[in-house]
Amino acid sequence: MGDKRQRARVQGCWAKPLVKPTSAKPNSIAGPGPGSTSWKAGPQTYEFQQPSRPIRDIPAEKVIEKTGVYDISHGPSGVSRLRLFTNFLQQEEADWMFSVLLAELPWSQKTNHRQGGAYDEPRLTCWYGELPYTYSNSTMQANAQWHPVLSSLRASIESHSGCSFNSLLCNLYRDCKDSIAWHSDNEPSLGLQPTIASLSLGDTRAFSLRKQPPPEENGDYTYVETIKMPLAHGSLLMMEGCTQDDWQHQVAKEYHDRGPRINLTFRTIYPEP
Ligand SMILES: O=C(O)CCC(=O)C(=O)O
Repeated sequence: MGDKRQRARVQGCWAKPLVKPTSAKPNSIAGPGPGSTSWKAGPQTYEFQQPSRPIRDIPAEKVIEKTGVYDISHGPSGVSRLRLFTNFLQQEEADWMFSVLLAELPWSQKTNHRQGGAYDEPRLTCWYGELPYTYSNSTMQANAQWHPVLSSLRASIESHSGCSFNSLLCNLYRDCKDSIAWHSDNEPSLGLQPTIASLSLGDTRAFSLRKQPPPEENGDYTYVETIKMPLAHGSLLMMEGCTQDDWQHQVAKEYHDRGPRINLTFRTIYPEP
């Protein structure tokens, strides 16, 4: 005890008796000397060897935030095209729509199934369309009772884009912890090369895309191209061509406070074979 009292208490631990530094440090690492490719670290000797595989750079993330048409890739399936309209809705119209839809849509939390287990989606959703919609092994029932605000929005997106849509998936991200994981909208019921119109209301969230890796990467996404799009209140994003074949997208959780965000994805659904 007497010995212990003589020791200082350092950051909650009893300090060890000081060891005087010696000139020979057994754990020190000496780098290779001039003209040498080996060096010693303690009892071991290390030898420098050229890497057997070429060093690869991770492509820099692209950011798309201005109104425009963007051909983001030309293969392997064909052209993948994004069309962004940052001010599709005027501020006042977007504010009004956001508060009506937040209060009046039948939001609920869907349970999906994967590998024999069930999990609740980290967001709320609702579905409009004459046909049911199945994804992640769980089905949203047909709901032909379109909210009038959604019907008029659909008509204005159709006349603006020249595309037609018969269905709508609505997502509500309540805060920064709500998200949607990497996926493509490629269910068979969406047909080939679907066009998807995605309208955002409320707080801005980062919408990210990543290219599908080529087969030789064996599902490794480390070196694929990535794109980030901050989707702001009142913006409209059209995903066209091969975007759902050659790219995935997500809205990741964030580590900053975020207010609620509604995302409306207009689609065309066909009867399942
Ligand atoms: O919230 C978004 O911007 C994306 C929604 C989405 O990826 C989807 O509904 O499939």
